[in-house]
Amino acid sequence: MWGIIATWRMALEGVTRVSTQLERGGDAASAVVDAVADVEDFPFYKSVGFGGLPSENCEVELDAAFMDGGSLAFGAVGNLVDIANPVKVAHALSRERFNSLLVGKGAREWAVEQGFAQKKMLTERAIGHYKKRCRDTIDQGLSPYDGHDTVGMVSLDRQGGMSVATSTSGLFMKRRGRVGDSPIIGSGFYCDNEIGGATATGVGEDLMKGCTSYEIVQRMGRGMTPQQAADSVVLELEDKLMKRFGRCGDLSVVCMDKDGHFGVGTNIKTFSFVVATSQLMPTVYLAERVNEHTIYQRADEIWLADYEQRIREPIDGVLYYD
Ligand code: SD4
Repeated sequence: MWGIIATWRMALEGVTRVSTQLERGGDAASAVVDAVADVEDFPFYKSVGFGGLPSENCEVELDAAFMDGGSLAFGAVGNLVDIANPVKVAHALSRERFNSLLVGKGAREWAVEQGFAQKKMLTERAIGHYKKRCRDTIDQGLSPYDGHDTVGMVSLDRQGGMSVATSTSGLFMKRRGRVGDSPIIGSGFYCDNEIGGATATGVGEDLMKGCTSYEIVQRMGRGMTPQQAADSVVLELEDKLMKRFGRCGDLSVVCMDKDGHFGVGTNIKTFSFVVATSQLMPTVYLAERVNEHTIYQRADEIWLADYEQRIREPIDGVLYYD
């Protein structure tokens, strides 16, 4: 048995590619790192890696993480600037005994020292998005923090190894130096070979309040199915925040247990995610919450075609190719 589950449609190409590796006995760590790196490299995914949306001051600061479910070793970077694949830096950090989480200048210095590829991550298209968003925020009263996605993946390999990885440019319009849940162990990601793994996307400030990924893994460990664990954690965190904090942002999670069963939880209208297992071709699903349960169905051809078109749409009439 092998399997991989990932947040958002943007994971599809990467998941599809590494499915072949997993089918041939490849390890879960390489699967999540390679598949997340594919998402980072693709310029039209505007919230991860190259082409990721900039922060308030128009800089692209990237967060990423990796965790090995066997040794529980993890590595993470926050506010990493102009390094091509933050997830690879996070993976390399997981092999170090100390300094597992590096941020900002220190993260960049270490990445450069280790020979990771440097790349200008701010694209013309992202600047286009940024300018349009600044205008829309003023004209239409939109929240500058809306509309942002993180790629997170959990994988199980044929040898029973499990790993998780995340990568994001964080909340759009975030303040310089802001770090979300994605590089924070237990919040944006967690993985334990003996139980399973989980990863989150949404408003990091709220996901961190529930140590969301850790909590999901613990609940699976206590006997909940992945679906029960994902649903209950999202629902209870939302309830608690509404009661005690007065509001709650977007929360979406995916998880997989050590037997390859998966679960999804969300409090948003449409949350897309991707799954492939030894029994299932890479498939895009659309999840929503109905009566306190997350339900999902395969994305149809119309939705998929519309997505392809939407991500490449001109911005203010300008087509960008970078
Ligand atoms: C963050 N959780 O930086 C990320 C952003 C995200 O869907 O996933 N948005 O808070």
